[in-house]
Amino acid sequence: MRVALFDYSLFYESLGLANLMGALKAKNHDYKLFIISEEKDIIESVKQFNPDLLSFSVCTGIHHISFGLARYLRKHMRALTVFGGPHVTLFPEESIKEDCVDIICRGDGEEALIELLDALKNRGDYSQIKNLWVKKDGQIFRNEIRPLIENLDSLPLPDRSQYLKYPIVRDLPLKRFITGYGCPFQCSFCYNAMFLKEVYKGKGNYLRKKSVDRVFLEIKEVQKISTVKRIHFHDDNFNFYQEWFKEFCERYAKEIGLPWSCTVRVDNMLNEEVVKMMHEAGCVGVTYGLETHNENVRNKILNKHLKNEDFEKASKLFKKYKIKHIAAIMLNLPGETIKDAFATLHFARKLNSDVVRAALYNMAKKQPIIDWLMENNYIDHAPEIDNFNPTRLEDVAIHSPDMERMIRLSAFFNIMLKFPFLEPLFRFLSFFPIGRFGRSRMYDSYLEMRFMGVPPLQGFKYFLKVRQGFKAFQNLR
Ligand code: B12
Ligand code: SF4
Repeated sequence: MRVALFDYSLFYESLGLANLMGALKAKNHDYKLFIISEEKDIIESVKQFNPDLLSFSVCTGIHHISFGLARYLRKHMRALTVFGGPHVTLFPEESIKEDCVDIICRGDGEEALIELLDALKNRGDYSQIKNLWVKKDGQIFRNEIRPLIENLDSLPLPDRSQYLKYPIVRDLPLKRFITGYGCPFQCSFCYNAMFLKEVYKGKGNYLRKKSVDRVFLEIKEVQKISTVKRIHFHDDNFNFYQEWFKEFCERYAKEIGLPWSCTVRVDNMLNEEVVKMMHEAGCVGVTYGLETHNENVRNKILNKHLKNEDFEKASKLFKKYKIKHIAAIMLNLPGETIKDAFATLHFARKLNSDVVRAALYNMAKKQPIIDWLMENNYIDHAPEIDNFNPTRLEDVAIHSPDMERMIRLSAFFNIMLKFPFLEPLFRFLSFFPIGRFGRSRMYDSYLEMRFMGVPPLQGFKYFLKVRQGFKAFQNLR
């Protein structure tokens, strides 16, 4: 069978699609990845490939772009469409009702996709495959989710070659990997709480980890076909499994030996022994969710269970062991004002954060916090998912007197972090509408690229590519 897969730009390879391509390769299916921003005439290219299946990976926030793309393609060809990824997993009813959607896949896609292709190849019935919801003959078949794939090592190796054939990705020193899924915490704004609470209930262990051997094998496979000088691990909570983490650190320097970074929760890290071990293994950076300076909001409303003291202790250790750190923060949280935005900035500065990722909190349906927001009269309903678009903050942010100023300030958080003397200027400017410059976040991208070990010129070229990708998105709408 011939499967077309779609991504929008070369900004980050989709590891989900790479996993699926690995599964397709293992079963000798013919597949091709189309990157919209790189195609001169997408319709012509896809027509030439003549696929049986058009496949899309969807996150909430870009779902309308994916559906728009599918609709556009379907005007010119007749092939079944299948959508997977977190958005359709969380919002199956909203997704299946879209006219351009024939099938959705909830949860792990590797086995379900292969079963679907087998059924299509044998002209069999594909309406009963677990994980799939199928729209067929005027009916919707809502199949249950199968038990989660427990042994991640049993999956075929991801195939990233169709991304890595592009020089801009192949030669980028940074490559990203994921060593496991899930997080046991229940922060009230996070998708983990939603997955844990309802979607995967009774389906096995949501927290899954590849073996260290498998992780190293994946890295070595990518090294064979591309430049790898720096690694970032995308796991939500990289250091959660202490035993695994210890084995990883002990072996990494010897077997891989490249600088790396990851995402952590600072409470697992308080121990000096652990941070020292990370340093000795080559860790040069971590990212973590600080969210806000306000402990009450962070712990009582966001359910994060981290004290300011935890961040202070961890940041001292990061400094001692020369590990750079990025603090992710949310502005305009319930009850917060511009004063809190500045207090969070000052706290990040006190922590010696190298970069901050500042964004306004986005409400989305099914976040556990939504009930609290309604009970406490912050909102009377969550934004409808069909129209949910994180770029339209007036729809997805909590309306507050300081919201507009916080939107403007968020674009300048890193500049204020690095150059405190400019703070009064931006405080003043935040009263006035800012134009394109404020939104481009060029300085933020520069800092992130430096953090990830990408040289400035290469980073700039990559930045331009990403922008080109975003433009390609917009043209599809
Ligand atoms: C790396 C990453 C990114 C990267 C790469 C994006 C990508 N598509 O991989 C970047 C920085 C670009 C990114 C951007 C965004 N991201 Co992001 N990202 C992640 C992160 C950290 C890891 C994703 C990953 O690699 N997972 C591993 C792979 C193997 O799993 P998977 O993608 O879920 O794929 C499996 C299944 O879902 C399924 N599947 C997936 N696609 C398909 C398609 C088909 C046809 C089938 C059959 C099955 C299938 O099979 C796969 C294999 O089992 C996750 C958090 C996390 N730890 O998961 C957030 C996450 C996926 N991102 C999220 C969001 C919201 C976004 C943005 C919309 C943010 C924004 N406002 O711009 C954008 C969307 C951009 C895009 N093109 O998709 C949310 C999604 C939540 C949701 N409700 O959809 C997550 C879960 C984080 C969060 N905090 O909530 N992201
Ligand atoms: S610790 Fe991070 S990944 Fe885990 S539930 Fe909280 S926000 Fe989500």
